[in-house]
Amino acid sequence: MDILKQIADSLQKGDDPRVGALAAEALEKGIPAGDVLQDGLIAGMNVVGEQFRLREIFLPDVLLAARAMYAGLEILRPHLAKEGVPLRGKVVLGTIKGDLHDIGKNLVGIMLKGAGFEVIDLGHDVAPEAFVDAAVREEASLIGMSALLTTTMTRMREVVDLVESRGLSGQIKTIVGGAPLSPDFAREIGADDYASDGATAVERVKALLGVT
Ligand code: B1M
Repeated sequence: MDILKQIADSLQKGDDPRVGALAAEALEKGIPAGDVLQDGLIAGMNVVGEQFRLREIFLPDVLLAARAMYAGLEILRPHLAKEGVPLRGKVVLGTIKGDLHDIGKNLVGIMLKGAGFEVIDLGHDVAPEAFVDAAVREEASLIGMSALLTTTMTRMREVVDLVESRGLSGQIKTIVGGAPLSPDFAREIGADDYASDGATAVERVKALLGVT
């Protein structure tokens, strides 16, 4: 079986040691880290998400899959984030209040770091005020927010409103992302931009901060 398919299958089984070992083997074979991520780890996680939605599997299975995803990401991390790139700006990143999903947010963080941005990762379940307080304290020029739940994505508007009410619009830009979001939603809440994945997030953040 194709090694990327084996990674996807092992992730679905929650076999974290095997996912880590296979990810390392794939890199040794010269498969680009981006392909291992997209066609191995994310492909496997997409199946897990669909099975969870159809109630074919349950929360503990998803947790095991998430652990396996992290085992793979740990191997890919140094390859995704190219070292030695000069810093291009400071970004505050987090998953919005009420939301514990952090795999996608972490991936976006890895990609941004790899592109030379300094990332202040606030983790998950981050209160709107905490995003803005951190951006001011750290003198960051951008706040990146992630949400995976339709029930939590609405709270992103509070961050955008806080940036505006504190007179920080223009000085601190906002970008949002996460599976249930869309460019229309980003516009609706007044965010400066939206990105569908880590690579696009890098492109959009560069454009927002005016760096090449
Ligand atoms: Co949850 N979960 N989950 N879950 N979970 C979803 C999101 C769900 C769609 C599953 C389903 O029903 N099919 C569903 C949400 C439904 C909805 O809102 N309409 C769901 C649910 C319901 C829940 C619970 C409520 C379940 C329960 O308790 N009954 C619960 C909520 C807990 C909470 O947050 N308060 C819950 C819990 C969990 C786990 C803890 C078990 C685990 C998370 C572990 C972790 O993150 N540490 C989990 C997982 C793993 C998932 C699925 C299966 C996978 C998410 C993931 O990591 N994908 C997910 C189904 C799915 O999405 N297929 C699901 C891989 C990741 C690389 O992709 O996160 O989309 P993603 O990130 C992408 C892009 O979205 C984008 O770039 C990333 C890289 O390409 N992106 C950004 C993300 N953030 C960005 C920010 C940006 C730019 C781009 O700019 C700043």
